[in-house]
Amino acid sequence: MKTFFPNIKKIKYEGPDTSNPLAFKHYNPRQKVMGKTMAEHLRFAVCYWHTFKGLGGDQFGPGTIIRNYNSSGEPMQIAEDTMHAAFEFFTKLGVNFWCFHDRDIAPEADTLAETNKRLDTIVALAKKLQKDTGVELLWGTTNAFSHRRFMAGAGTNPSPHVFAYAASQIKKAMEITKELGGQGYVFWGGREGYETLLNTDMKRELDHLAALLHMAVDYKKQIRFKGQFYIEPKPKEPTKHQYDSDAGNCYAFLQKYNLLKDFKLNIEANHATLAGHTFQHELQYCVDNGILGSVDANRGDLFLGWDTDQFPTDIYDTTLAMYIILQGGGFTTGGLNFDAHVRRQSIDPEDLFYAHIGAMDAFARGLKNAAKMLKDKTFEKAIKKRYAGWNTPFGSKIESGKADFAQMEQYILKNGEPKLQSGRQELLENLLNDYI
Ligand code: XUL
Ligand code: CO
Repeated sequence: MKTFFPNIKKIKYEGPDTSNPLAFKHYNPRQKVMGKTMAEHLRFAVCYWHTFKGLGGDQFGPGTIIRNYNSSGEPMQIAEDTMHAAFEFFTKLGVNFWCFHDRDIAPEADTLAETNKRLDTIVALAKKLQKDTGVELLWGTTNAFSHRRFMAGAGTNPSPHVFAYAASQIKKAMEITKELGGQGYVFWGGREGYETLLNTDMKRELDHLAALLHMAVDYKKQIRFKGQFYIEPKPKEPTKHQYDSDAGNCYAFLQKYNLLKDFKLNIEANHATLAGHTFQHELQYCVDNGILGSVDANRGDLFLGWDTDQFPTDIYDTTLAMYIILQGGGFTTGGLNFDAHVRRQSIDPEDLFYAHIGAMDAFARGLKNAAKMLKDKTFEKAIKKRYAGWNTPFGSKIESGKADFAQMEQYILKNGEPKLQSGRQELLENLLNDYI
């Protein structure tokens, strides 16, 4: 069989002392941490769009990266070769999951019917390759943001004709996700947002977005698709104001439109930072509200204000993320999808491997660190101590909603000034360093 990464052998765990850059130093899939293997905890997925379709293009120039599966000329041949290359990559890297948009795997044709036929051909191939390799689909999604018909949005488009196009596309993407046994389905807003309120009826657009999602919920029941639905928040890019801007905003939207029971969130690190939050903040918000579903693992750049989608390498970030994910009970249907791309100058196929190996090692270290933090309860104890006042009869009375203003006043008149306590931030930061 034709191979697309002939110079790469299966990536193995060789331990921290290896000098082989094509080996894992920390990710040992079968190693147990807190009763589960690393592979079971981390549920790594490779994304199709950046890894196989991203060629390093930016606003200033077209792609720089030439791939051997991208060169045969005929679009469906390229699609087939790319699918073969993708499964070779997943298998050599040793990830158990992948993720895709409909338009990543098969190019759009002139009509919806023709496009859907192309999808069926490619999905049949993907299904066979999944069976041959054991690699599973973490989630599928729709690209309803690249084509010019979606320039003013998909579900939030001012035209019902465009809305119907988006809905038809989602219908098909859900069908193929089900066909491939997908464990989830993502709705990322794409161009669901606006540039100026001078031409936008925001209320109406959000009502329409909710109508679209309700249709998806109904169709999910109809076709008996068991995967989990996720919304992926992002505050800006491509539109000036994206509707699903952060976890809190999504939560309010889902509550208002009675969609909370059908959706969880897919939190992306770089989207969190664009929203002015840390990755950990967004994860914690989801855990606290029972809506953490899956993660798009990447990182931004401190000095750039856009979605750079770099591979995660910061051990503080991966440690704190895993600390929160483990506290939330770990992944069920979700996982860590590397929604990240190699830089424009990283033009060799090996670079794709280095990028993923580094990211997987970074999360393996994060997992091990987080497990130690949980075992020692260092931070849990500090937080418990800080809030101890709420466990007294007085604190409990307030928490149970049985207290009133008069009682508060009485308490202060009797007890006077509160005794203040240190927040101990520097000490806790030092203690965190002991785990890194
Ligand atoms: C865009 C983004 C998407 C979604 C899927 O910033 O993250 O790739 O993850 O549509
Ligand atoms: Co993403």
